[in-house]
Amino acid sequence: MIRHERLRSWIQEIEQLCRPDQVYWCDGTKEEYDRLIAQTIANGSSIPLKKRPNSVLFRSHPSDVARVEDRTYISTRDRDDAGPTNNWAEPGELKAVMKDLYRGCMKGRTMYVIPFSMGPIGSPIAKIGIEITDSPYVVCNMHIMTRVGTKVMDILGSDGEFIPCLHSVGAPIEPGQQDAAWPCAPMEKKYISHFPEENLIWSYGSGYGGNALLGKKCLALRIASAMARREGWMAEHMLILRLTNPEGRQFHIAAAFPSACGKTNLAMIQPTIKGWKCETIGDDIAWMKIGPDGRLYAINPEAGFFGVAPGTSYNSNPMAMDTLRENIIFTNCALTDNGDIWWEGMDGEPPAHTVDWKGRDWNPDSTDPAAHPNARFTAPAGQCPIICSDWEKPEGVPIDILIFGGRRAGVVPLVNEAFNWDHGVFLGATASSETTAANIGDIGNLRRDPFAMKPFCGYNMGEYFQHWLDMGDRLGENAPRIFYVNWFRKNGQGKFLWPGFSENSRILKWMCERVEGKAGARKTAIGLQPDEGGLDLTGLNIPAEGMKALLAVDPEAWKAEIPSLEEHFAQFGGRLPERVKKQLDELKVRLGAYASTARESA
Ligand code: O2Y
Ligand code: MN
Repeated sequence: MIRHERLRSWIQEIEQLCRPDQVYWCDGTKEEYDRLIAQTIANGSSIPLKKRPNSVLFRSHPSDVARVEDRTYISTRDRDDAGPTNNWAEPGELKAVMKDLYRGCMKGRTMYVIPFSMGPIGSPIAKIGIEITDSPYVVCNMHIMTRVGTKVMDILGSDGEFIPCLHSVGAPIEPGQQDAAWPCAPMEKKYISHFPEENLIWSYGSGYGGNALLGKKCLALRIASAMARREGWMAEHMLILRLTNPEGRQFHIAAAFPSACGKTNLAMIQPTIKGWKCETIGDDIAWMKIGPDGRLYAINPEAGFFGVAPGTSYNSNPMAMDTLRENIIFTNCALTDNGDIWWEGMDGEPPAHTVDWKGRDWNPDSTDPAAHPNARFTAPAGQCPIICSDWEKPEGVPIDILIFGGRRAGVVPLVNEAFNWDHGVFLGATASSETTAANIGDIGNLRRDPFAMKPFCGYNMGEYFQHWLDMGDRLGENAPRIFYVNWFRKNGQGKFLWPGFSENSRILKWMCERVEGKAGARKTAIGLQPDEGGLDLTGLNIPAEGMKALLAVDPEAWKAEIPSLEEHFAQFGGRLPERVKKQLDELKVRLGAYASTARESA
């Protein structure tokens, strides 16, 4: 018997609308997970992996392989409240269209009710969601990615707050009809809709990742960012890690990068510098609140990693590879002849034969990749060999350093530090990346992705910038230091100048030394940079010209960025904070001054 009246009546309403054959309440137990996985194996929608205990491979429908930004909506009464970076639809109209789709959409299926907590159950920063779904794949993934179960119902009690998350694959089964291995609706019927004014999520037609595991991008970022603004905290697209120096001092770092910038690799970095240690707290999302001591505390609201498989290897991310030994859901990877998974970029030679993500024979001469470029692993975070002992601490960890970054072949140096919080907000607001095969859009295009939140901000981004400024005002002297990095700068021959991966620890070390007041910095037009010799390059063979090129700030190249920055800011109109505009004006002045100083000293 459900004690929570509002929850009970919502479940009834959805049952009447979607008409499932039965309703099942998830208890979050291992027995439940095992039973559902066994069902998916029995009905042919997943394949058990001989080489990895308790692990399976799912293959999605070829049209349902990633988040669909074009079909993702922020639905507010006033269009301007969604802002220029979001698709908008009027709530009444969107709900009418979606209600028509939901009507009878679960016929022939079980409707699962998943009570879940984002954040450690009972943490003062955590939030409760209830996802209704007709996909056992979603239930199993939610088991790994969130904290599911009866304990959540206990916390909810008879009148606790919850975020209703409605999901259907949008594929009713008619009597006598055989179910698809991966049911979903055609693209034009997919909707990933958010109603931030009423903390509500409606998703229809896709069974994949961020479209369907509604705790992740939909709740923990889009809805949570709007809640965070109202309630005075932050929901960010950031990894969280702890770095410990040889003297035992701990530094907590939160870092935001768009996709294809090695975020999961950084979250699990193995430092190459002697005596430094990294522990992982989260690889994708940070919820941050000001604590009683005035510092900014972060929790990872998730319980698992939904990582990109291709490119993950013992070379790029040994800790991820060790996380993946057992209890994993793989999606759209290739299947080897000995019952293991494989993807492009894994260590060693490609296998002579695999079955590709579409179920076709594959060999190294095949033209298509064996694994889909957005193939994923779903892994319990607790299995990561370097998971931090405090990763589930209800109050979170105090953040010392915030990092923004992007992938740029030119212009943007390896690292620079913001002059102050407002300048840091400017660095976040103007973050840019060149698109790769893993993103939407043409390869090599420049995409401004403010705070790596462009696809995930649940309200007008101009106001999001203002929220960052407000948080800085409240944090004052306790505010974390802000840095910007670009691991991907190339030389004239198109070769990466910086080795990246584990060697990025050298840059993190400089940041920690800046926090400690041990490392100096020189002022450039765009921020503060390591002094000559400021970066620990011991044992690294990078020629002096290479380091010079990595850190170079070319005023002419930066001046050439100004029109794109102005165009980027113009889209926010009156909602762009004056203090952010001022930062651009000051950059222009500094670029002029920088150029004349350079001429004088030449
Ligand atoms: O394609 C998807 O649905 C997954 S998107 C995703 C998953 C894990 C972490 N980050 C992301 C992202 O798009 O930022
Ligand atoms: Mn992400």
